[in-house]
Amino acid sequence: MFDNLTQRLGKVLTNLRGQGRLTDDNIKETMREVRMALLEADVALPVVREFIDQVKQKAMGEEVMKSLTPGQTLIKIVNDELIHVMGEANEALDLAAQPPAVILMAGLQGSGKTTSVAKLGRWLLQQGKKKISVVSCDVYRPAAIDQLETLARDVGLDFISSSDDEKPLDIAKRALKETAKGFAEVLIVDTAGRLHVDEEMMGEIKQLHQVLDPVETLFVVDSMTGQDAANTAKAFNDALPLTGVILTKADGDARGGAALSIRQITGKPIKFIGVGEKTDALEAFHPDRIASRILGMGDVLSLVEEVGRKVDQEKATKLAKKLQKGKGFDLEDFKEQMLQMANMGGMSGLLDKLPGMGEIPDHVKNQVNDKEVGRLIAIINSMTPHERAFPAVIKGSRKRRIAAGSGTQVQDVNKLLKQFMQMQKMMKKMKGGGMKKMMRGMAGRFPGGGMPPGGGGFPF
Ligand SMILES: Nc1nc2c(ncn2[C@@H]2O[C@H](COP(=O)(O)OP(=O)(O)OP(=O)(O)O)[C@@H](O)[C@H]2O)c(=O)[nH]1
Ligand SMILES: [Mg+2]
Repeated sequence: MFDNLTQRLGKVLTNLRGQGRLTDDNIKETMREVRMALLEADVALPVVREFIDQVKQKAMGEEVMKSLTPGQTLIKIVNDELIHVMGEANEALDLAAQPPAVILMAGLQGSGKTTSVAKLGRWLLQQGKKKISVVSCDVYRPAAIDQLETLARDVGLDFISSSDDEKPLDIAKRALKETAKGFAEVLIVDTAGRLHVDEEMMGEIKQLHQVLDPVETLFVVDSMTGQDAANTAKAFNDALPLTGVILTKADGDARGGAALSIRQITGKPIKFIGVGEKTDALEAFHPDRIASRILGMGDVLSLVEEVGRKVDQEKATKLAKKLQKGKGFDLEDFKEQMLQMANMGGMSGLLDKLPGMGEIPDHVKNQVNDKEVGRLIAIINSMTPHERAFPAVIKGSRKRRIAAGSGTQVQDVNKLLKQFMQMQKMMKKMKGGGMKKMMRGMAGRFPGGGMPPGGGGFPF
């Protein structure tokens, strides 16, 4: 989802991450590239302009300049602005009404209305609704009614039958009566696809709206149509008071222009996104989560929570103090870090949640597998305390003894010492030490550069 945009923004922002200082010039340059990335993603021009203006204003302000990590602060500003553009928070359906609460679907041909009726019905059942009815007012497209019937039966929704020789308005009136009698909590009404320039068809859906008096009128639109999605939504809204949007086929959309344009252009919230053909492929639209995906930050929030839960804070603080006092990072500390990592579900579990991991080839990931961690720990266990504290003494015959003792080869011992030395170097650079910083350092070394925003201000 939105992969191209993620890649483009990722490249631009990665350059910023390590920067100690931001200048007006490199903020301008960055914003120029962000602007290009948004335009390529087919975000509507007014939205791009406003976005860039806002970010620039905040970035040039004190916020970034006085920050200790200007690059990351700027990324946070971009992230916040993405969230803002998409509407801040999820807007839930408002089904508070005398039952049945009616949901009316509208949209262009093939946008995903009928599929979304079934998805939404299924979603509402999962939310605890008991009785949901659906009806099709699509008397134009052959087999449209059968399509809804099949989907409704699969999902366990009450299907109210209708036929091609009825008038849509009559179907709607009948459905209202039947659901009132049958005590349905929700009635979802599928309609035929139509163009906003088709006056007759727009007249029809206006009448349907009048008769049904829906609590939710949802515009269903294909994500892949980019900023056109926002424009058609606006045109529909001029004829019909929409309460929200379902953005379908986001799974196949590499650009994301629709998701970023709709709210600003129409003022209407995206309430759901469709992420696949199956009836379970519907997600509530959360601007913050989508922003995080767009910035390639993976499931960092869960990762941060996990680190907070599982890292032994006491030990981490002890190590930090030790390093601050100018004492070196030794093999005992190295082992401790390995153990903590194993504690967090092992390397593989950890890596999966790190952002940017998608771009890393498997053979690189496999180098840091859990077996390897176990072996490293075994090797360190075969050393004497003196050797752990002063790794420099580990030479030829000691290496052979350690290898034999841990059931490994001398080259494994060499490899460990090399990794240890790299880690030691990293620790020296960071001075303060600590798990979060270590992870940040590690992630920064991976190609693709994605890494969790780390350090003091987790998550930013
Ligand atoms: N990949 C993907 N496909 C979807 C999604 N939503 C719908 N589709 C597919 O899009 C096609 C059209 O979906 P429909 O639900 O029939 O669209 P419609 O708006 O009811 O179409 P008309 O009734 O002809 O106007 C179908 O092949 C669906 O499987 C989605 O979120 N992701
Ligand atoms: Mg349909």
